[in-house]
Amino acid sequence: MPTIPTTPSETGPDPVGGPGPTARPTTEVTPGAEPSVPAAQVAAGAESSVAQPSAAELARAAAELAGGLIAPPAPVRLGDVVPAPEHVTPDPAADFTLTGDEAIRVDPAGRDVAEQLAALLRPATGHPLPVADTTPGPDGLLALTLSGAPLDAGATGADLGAASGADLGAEGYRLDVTANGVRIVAATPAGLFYGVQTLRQLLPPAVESRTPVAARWTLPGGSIVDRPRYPYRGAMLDVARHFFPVSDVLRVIDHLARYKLNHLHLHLTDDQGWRIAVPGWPRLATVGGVGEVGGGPGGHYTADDYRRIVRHAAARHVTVVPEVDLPGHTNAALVAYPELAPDRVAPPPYTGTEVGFSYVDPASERTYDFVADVLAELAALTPGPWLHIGGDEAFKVKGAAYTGFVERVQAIVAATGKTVVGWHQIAPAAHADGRVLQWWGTTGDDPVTAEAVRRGARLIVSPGNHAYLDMKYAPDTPIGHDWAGLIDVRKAYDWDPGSHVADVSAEAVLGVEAPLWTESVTSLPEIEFLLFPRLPAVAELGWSPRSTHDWAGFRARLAGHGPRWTAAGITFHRAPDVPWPAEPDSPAATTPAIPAQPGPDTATEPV
Ligand code: TNX
Repeated sequence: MPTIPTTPSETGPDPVGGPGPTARPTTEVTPGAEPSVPAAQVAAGAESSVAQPSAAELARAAAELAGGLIAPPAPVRLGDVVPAPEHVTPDPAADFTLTGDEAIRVDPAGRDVAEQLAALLRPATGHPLPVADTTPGPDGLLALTLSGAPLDAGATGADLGAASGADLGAEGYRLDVTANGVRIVAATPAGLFYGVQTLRQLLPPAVESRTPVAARWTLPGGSIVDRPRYPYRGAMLDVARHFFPVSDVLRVIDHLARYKLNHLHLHLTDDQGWRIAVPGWPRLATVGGVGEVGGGPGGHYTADDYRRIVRHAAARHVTVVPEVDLPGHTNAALVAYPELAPDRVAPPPYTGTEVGFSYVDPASERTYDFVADVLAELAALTPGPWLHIGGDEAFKVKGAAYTGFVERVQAIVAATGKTVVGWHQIAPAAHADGRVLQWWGTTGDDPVTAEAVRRGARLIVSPGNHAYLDMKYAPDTPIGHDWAGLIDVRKAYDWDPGSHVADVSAEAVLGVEAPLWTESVTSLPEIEFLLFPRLPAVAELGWSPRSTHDWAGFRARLAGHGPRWTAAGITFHRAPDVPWPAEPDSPAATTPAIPAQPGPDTATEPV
């Protein structure tokens, strides 16, 4: 089968010429797999109203794909949760219906989560749901209990069973629905938060509405005991190829949290733009931040912008992982500071989509001053433990020059007190304490990465041909690439992070991440179109025990989320491999859920 290179720049000329093309990974795809909307047109940016698919076009495309797969709606069952919980014990005799008189009772340390639950439920239900400390009230209850704090079940006659946070770990929870109320028990606020995400999914989809809905708010009876498989469950957003405002990033964080993902990797710098202000190097943001793929304006985050992102994430138990891509992918930095370039000459700004041509001079001490200042600032702004140094596709820094550079940068990260993460290309460099490689290969056979793991590295697994959210779903879906293959929902779901990379022990796998590169992605609806429904698939691989893995069961559970996304104003792809239910009260029964307007302002949104 012929190999068809399908980078956006090969479907049309780059809007602004750049350095000569460099070979990109290609894959064998079915001949004739032409995009219905050429990626280069999509990449041409918001100014090109002809080229960019409108929300309506996306909607039509998705509607066509939905075809005849519309099935009647079904009531929510206790097991209809994504990601699949570890243990589900339904008790159909114990359904609980909110009356409107409930209070949310919570241990003081869990108060924030209780407020989030209230903020989630109030708009659609119209219930007042006051939040109060512990003792259950007489009229039914929603109780959030941190382990060790006893619930006075006798006050309501509730028999919620023995529930202890002790075995639930740092993120697990137990959720009990009885005829008398609902209780979530966890050892930590994070565990309570994940219990709340599950509770949210057990209510009818209309709970996602931000305006009152007349509905019977019934939760299916029984117990769920749930813990994650991996401590690292993430997604990446590339804000360098196209820049996205803080509000978009906040909304992406909300999407992660909904599916119990706990890391947001921000790809902050690349050839097309430098997106974070750095004290002492002001031109990185003011000059390097200007522009993006296709020639749009670009932009950058101030320290306050970044803090806002970090705060929003932390409130949703999401850790931000900032990436500064080094030594390659640095054209924007070189435009701002030519002293970092090997020839000390400023290159032109770059708005194309090739890779591998730029690099900071690994032989110059000034480069390491720059790296140290940048990483010190990110370390200061970032509460989480990780700093991601990129390291991919530095085709012009080879051999000892490359490994020597990576080893120095690893040491700089260590000096900030953070733990280094890098794309798996950094594998040949010496081990550094705790270091993590993010593996993005397309075949699981990678002896160099396996050897780095034997020397002590851990892995975040992001297979390009399963977890890359910028790959197209199908030849005829708009937006995205296909160099790593087409990724439909089943392909996103049907792999095992624990055994994917040959000769890597299951214990070395820290978790999974789904990267979204944005050469072809220009807006929030386009981000959401690529995230949904594949992000929940990857989230399930990160959270759920392998024993629950079952495509038939997953697609059935996932189908029930379409109406939730519709109610929440989330754009999604009505993938033909998922049996979406009809949505009788919504035009989305025939046209998919792509809002004409962006969704609600995330900053004021609940969870
Ligand atoms: C490869 S994956 C890249 C990115 C591109 C992406 C497009 C990786 C570490 N590098 O620079 O954006 O392909 O799919």
